[in-house]
Parts: sequence; structure tokens; C-alpha cells
Amino acid sequence: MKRIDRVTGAAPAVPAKKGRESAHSAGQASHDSVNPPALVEFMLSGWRPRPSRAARPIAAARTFAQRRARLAALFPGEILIIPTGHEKIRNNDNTYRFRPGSDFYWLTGDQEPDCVLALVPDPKGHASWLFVEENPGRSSPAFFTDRSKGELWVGPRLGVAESGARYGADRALGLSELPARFHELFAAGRPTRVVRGLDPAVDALAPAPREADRALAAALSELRLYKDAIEIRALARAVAATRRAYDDVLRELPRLATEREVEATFDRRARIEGNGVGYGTIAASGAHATILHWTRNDGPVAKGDLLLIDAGVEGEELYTADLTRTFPVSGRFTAPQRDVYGLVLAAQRAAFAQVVPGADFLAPHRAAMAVFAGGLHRMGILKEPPEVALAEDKQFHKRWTLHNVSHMLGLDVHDCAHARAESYRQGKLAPGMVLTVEPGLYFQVDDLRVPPKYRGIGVRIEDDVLVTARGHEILTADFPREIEDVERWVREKAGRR
Ligand SMILES: [Mn+2]
Repeated sequence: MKRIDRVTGAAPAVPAKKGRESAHSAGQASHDSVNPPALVEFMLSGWRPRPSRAARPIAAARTFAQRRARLAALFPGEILIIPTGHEKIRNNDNTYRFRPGSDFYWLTGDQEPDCVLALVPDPKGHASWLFVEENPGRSSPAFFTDRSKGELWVGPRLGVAESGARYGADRALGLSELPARFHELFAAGRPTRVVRGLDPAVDALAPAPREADRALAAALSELRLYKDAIEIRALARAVAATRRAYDDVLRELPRLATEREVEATFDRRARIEGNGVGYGTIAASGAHATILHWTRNDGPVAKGDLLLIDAGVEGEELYTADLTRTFPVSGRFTAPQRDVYGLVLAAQRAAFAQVVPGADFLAPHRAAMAVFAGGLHRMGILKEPPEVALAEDKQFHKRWTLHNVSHMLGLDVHDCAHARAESYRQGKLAPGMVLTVEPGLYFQVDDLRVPPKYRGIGVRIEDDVLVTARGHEILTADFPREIEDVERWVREKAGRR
């Protein structure tokens, strides 16, 4: 059944859609009025004919095609299905802003919701079938009756033919054809793998979930471990926008009284220059900085505080920066703040030194932990000598640092999350990988094992690092990091000396 037939202007105002769309859209809502046939007739006529637009392929169409070919080559003779997912409901017919599934986007460059990519075996290997929402133009009443898809409600979609040309699909099809095409495909009994959890209708239509699905997700994550030139440029753009967002915050800091204002100032730049933030901005002042993922951001920013900001702009190409700096709001660290900051900085330097091809992914983490254990012992916080504290059966230093210092970064802030342990966490660093290096120390206000002067201090320093053939390149090298440089950055942006 074609979905446009389901949305007739004269239909009673009841939920008009079933099946794959019911979860994410109701074309009409109870506060929509019923359209009399005469109005439908009236609405369908009197529009200037549209010139057929020539759809040009996206700039990197070849790269996306190569990515599809590389994935397909790992699964000869198998059907691979990668949906992008739908807009998520916020309440009733309100949705969150759509962001495509990262795997789908990585394979196509297409940012429209609801699409499904199928890589279908053919004599040459695999053909790319791209299912997209039809754009019937003004030949169907949907253009003015469908509040979730109609172009007078949400703007036009590319449509089938244009999507096919733009994203280089071998075959472009309307979503209404998907159930029938899938039944045909699956009837032949070919092995099929699906990226699950994004599109309930696809999950239901495809053969039962199998362990094989997990291998597809892992393969995608593992291909995405290695960034190509296009991705590195996209990351660099996200980093540059993130730098401007931090500058905005510091420029306005003398007038920002609350964490909420810090968040809003950062996020404004993220939305102006990019798609938005790559993850919920952490704006943590004072003791809130000791809470790793403080995103409530409902506290005050006081003069003597350290302000920890962990935030990144996600660019138009959907790659995100992930950066943390910890600032003295006054422009000068106090002596205890400086002690802690200095130790985190030393741990980060030791970690950077381990970011070389062939090193363990965990080598930077281990180096940072060794520095922490030594430093915490010298500060009188860790009673045990470092070699004792670091032992597998102790790990006492963790009380004040908790997290690992690195994760992969790319389209997702915690990128490549489905990669197998042996190729990521237990694997080796290799050129093209981009990871964070983000040691942190967190002394809770009520931690009796910590001298009072350090209680309530939280410091994290996070940078984004590309593994190169010879070592590494810090993509965020432009961000001040050393104690004096950070102090100067705060004072200069605030117009102080
Ligand atoms: Mn991070």
C-alpha cells in the first residue's frame, strides 16, 4: 500500500498510519480539522509546475561508495541492512531534532530520517539499494495534510530519484516499497545481517536476530576506527568551532553567574556553526567538577571556583570534538588548585607520549595512572607506595580518577563502540585512529582520605589526538593547556591582564 493513499484529505481525523510509521509519526493530530473534498481539490490545483532539478552527487560520493564496498567485501553473498532510524518522540507529535544513525550516515552521507540502506548481492559484488521517503510533490494531499512528512508542514524531502542520484545508490526506492522488496529478498533465503535497534519495522521484517547481526555492527565500528582524510578534515572543523565556543564562554565569563549560562553560551556557538553539541555540555563549577558527567548545570559560578567545561561542537558533517578544560574563574589558580591541575597535566603529558602506532590502546591510560599513583602518594593522599596501589588487586588510585583516559572519537563522541575488544580496548593504536586523552582527578567534598584543602576540587584536561605514521598529532593543540596559558586565556578573554 502506498502511504500517500492513506492520507486522504477527506479521511476522518484518526491516526492514519499503521506499521512502520506508527512509532514515530501520526500524520494527523486530534487538533487537525477534517478537510472537505472540495478543499482537497482546491489545494491540489493552481501551483506553478516545478522544473525538474538535476540532482548532483554529494562531494564525497566516491568515498561513501568505497566505504560501502569495503563493508560489503567482508560479507560476500550476504544481504546487509543498515537503517538510519526515525525522529524520536519527545511528547505526542513533538519530536527531537533528528540525527541520522552514524553507521548509515558513514555509508551514505544522507542525513534524512527514516531511510534504509540495503547492500544486496549481485554478480559484481553488492548493489546499494537506498530506501527513502517519497516526495509526491503536490500530486497527493499529503503535502498539506501530513504534519510529519508533508512539505507544507516540514519542508520538502529530496524524494526517490534525487536521493538516488545524490547519494550514488545503484537503486533508489520509496519506503512504501520496502516491505514487498524485503519479502522478495528474504524469500531467496540468503544470509542476512541487520543493524538492529534503529528501525522497529525493519527489525520486524528481517529474519530473526542472530549473532551474525552483532558481527555486522562490529565490522562497521572497526572500519570506522580508521579515519580517512575527509573525516579528519571534518574533525578539524568541529575542533575549530569548539575553540570559538570556548572563547565565547571565556569572553562572557565575568557576566555568567550560573552553570546554565555557561552551557547556553557554549551551545549557542555549537548551533550557529554546526549541527549542535556532540553530547550534553558539562558545565561544572566548584565541587560539581568532581562529578564526572555533571550535566544538570544548575549551580552558581563563583569567583574562586574552578570551572570545568567538557563540551564539543558537532559539525555539519556530524563529527564531534570532545574537549575539556578546567579554568580558574578568577584568572588565577589557588595553590591547591594548581597542585591538582599540575598533576593532571603531568599525567596527560605521560599519556600523550604513549600515543604512537603499535602501542597498546591502553598504554596512554597506564602511563597516566602511574603518574597519578606517584603524585597522589607524594601529596599524602595515597598512603600506599605507587607500586602497591597500582597492583591489579588494589587499584586504590581509582578512588580519585575513576575513568579511563581514552576513547575513540569521530561521528560519535564514544565512537566505534561495537568494535570487538581485540581491535579496540585490547588492541593496538594505528595511524588514522582518533582518540581522546583525558586524565582527571576528583576529590569529593566529603572524602576524609583527602586533605581538606583539596576537597571539592575536580580537574580534567581532555584533548583529541590523531595517531599518525610517526606518532601523533594533537588536533586540539590550539587550546591552551599549561597553567600560565590557561590563566592568561581566562584573563585576556575577560578583558583583564
Ligand atoms: Mn571524552
